[in-house]
Amino acid sequence: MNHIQIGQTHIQLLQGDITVQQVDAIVNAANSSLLGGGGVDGAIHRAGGSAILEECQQIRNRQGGCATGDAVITTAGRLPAKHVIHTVGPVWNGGSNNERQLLADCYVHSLQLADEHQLISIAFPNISTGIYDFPKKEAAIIALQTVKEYIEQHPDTLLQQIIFVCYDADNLTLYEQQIQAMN
Ligand code: AR6
Repeated sequence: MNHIQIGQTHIQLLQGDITVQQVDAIVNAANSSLLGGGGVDGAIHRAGGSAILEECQQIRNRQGGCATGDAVITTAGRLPAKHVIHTVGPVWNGGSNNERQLLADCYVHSLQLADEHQLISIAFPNISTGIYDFPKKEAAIIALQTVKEYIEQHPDTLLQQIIFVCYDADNLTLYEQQIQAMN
């Protein structure tokens, strides 16, 4: 199963590269510096070009980066998406450092920014499950549950399409299992 509908909002799973998604915003698993890095962050900056980094630098000058769990929005440069929402996931450090709540905050703050900008569609990567080492199964449960709760609590959201773009097959399977359990 790779789809669930809550109100007017479709939550969808797919496997692939988030940089090619034609949506209003793709979400970047960034770091607090907002200056780029490896993983999906590197792929987004490479494909989107220097306009994204320039706006990230302006945000740094204004507010000194982005705290873990927070999110900021920029242009998407050359990408097919219109915006990039940069959020900073927690580094997994055993689970007793508020990692779960901070991961949920990433999803909520990204959705809030999308709603503030009246976006219709958004694509998320599997935040924190790469270099930041968050256990994949728990991250999938938190991601889907948090997004579902947000939509239920915001019946006036304009978001019609929320895509989870899983890069690796492991994550896709975990998301499929979780979405099945939610139906
Ligand atoms: N499209 C979709 N998902 C991808 C792509 C892609 N092109 N490339 C990788 N992933 P990671 P994190 C998946 O490491 O764990 C950076 O250096 C990947 O398989 O990108 O939040 C930042 O600057 C994994 O499932 O992000 C930070 O310093 C998921 O994206 C740090 O890494 C997240 O993996 C953030 O670490």
